[in-house]
Amino acid sequence: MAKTLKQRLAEQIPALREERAALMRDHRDKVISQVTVEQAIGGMRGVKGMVCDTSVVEPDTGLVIRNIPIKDLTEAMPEEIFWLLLTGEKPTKEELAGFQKELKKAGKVPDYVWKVLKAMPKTSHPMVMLDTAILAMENESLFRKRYDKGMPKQDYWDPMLDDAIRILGTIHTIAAGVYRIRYKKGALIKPSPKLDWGADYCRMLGIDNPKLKKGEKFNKEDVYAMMRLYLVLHSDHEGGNVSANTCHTVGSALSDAYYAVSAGLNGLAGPLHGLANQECLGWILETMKKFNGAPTEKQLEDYAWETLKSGKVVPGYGHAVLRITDPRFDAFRAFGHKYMPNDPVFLTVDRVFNVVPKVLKEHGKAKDPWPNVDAGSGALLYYYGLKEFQYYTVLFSVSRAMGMLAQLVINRALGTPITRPKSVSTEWLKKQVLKV
Ligand code: CMX
Repeated sequence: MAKTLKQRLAEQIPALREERAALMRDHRDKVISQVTVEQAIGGMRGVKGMVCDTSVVEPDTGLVIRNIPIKDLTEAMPEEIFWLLLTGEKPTKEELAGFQKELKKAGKVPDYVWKVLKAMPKTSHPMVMLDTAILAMENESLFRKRYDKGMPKQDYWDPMLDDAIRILGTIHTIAAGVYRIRYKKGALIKPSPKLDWGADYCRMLGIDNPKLKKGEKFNKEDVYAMMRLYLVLHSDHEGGNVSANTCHTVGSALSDAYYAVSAGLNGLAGPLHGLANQECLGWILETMKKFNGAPTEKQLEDYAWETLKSGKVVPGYGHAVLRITDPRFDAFRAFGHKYMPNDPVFLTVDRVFNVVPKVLKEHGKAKDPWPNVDAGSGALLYYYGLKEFQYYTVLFSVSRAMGMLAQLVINRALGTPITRPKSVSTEWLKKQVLKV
């Protein structure tokens, strides 16, 4: 019989708790990682100091969600991915339909959120608007209401899941509203009772109904497919990246999901993290402007060197963990080759891929010279008429909310304690290295 997500999780949680309790009982003192001075100073790269079961990212494989490589999930619906992240299983057809209904039921955005958004400065960054809206919606938190009444610890995950579903049910509508308010696209478009999460997001953005020029063709299903792919590919990237780790830390203080997700998204808004997709398309368009159209590989090589010599990073390239071409970039590239092979922006992205890894290797600094997820996604959005690239990290956020929320629910189910690593002073470090 088809189960709800909450029923399925409720069945799984006792065994997960027992597994964690057994690890703590039988192996609590075993050493799993060491920390060097370089790691302590250098952003804790590679330090194994937290547990995350939703997905794993290894340098030579890239994102694997619950043992399934991301390349094998490119046809999945984003809603299926959330279920998979949480439970480790794909929902049945009936379960998926039931969950989609649940999301729709949770989909009313409170009027006060629209008022807040409309009152914000006309020049606000779309990420500031999204993060503010999520935080403003904290008033809806069932976790906080039940916590304030005195909820036992073993129940925390239950209203955390309700909050997660409420956030996922509304975030695409809010994000579409941010786009329409910020870029004066006209009246807000209400959610449809019929469309799935990704397709409805496109519709509410207003990008599934473009004004076509004579001779241009447009297929709604293609833009829906692009959006579903986008939402699947960005959904999670294990626990240590800035957004997931921030969300985890804030949630560990028992701040509810609205506080935690908004905080995580503030981290995603950094140019070294999710904002790289905005920067990346900006970089591509700069080259096209400079060279009057899709540049040659030689021109791109010169431009990449010019960027590096001016002390900037080439956005969309490099990664803190990966040491291969990001399989998420491969998936976007395959989509581009299928749907827009002759588009000049996509062609430039493709040419950059032929050139930049070689340049970065020669430059000799970046440990990973290969493209990450942000290198190609913008070209697809641009092609389908979403040209305001300051908005791109909002799309990343709608997707990444799934991973952050799944991690929050699991952590509350397992009673993960408040995060509190130990910092040391430079003085301590200097004394310590003399001893070793
Ligand atoms: N262009 C130029 N220099 C780069 C580079 C790039 N794309 N990637 C890394 N480097 C440089 C670093 O800035 C660093 O220089 P310094 O020693 O002067 O500080 C050096 O190479 C070593 O860095 P690293 O160990 O290879 O990379 P980090 O783990 O420190 O940083 C990342 C990873 C992603 C921040 C970095 O590769 C970068 O800035 N890339 C461009 C921005 C980007 O695409 N970010 C998106 C990542 C994916 C995401 O989170 O969405």
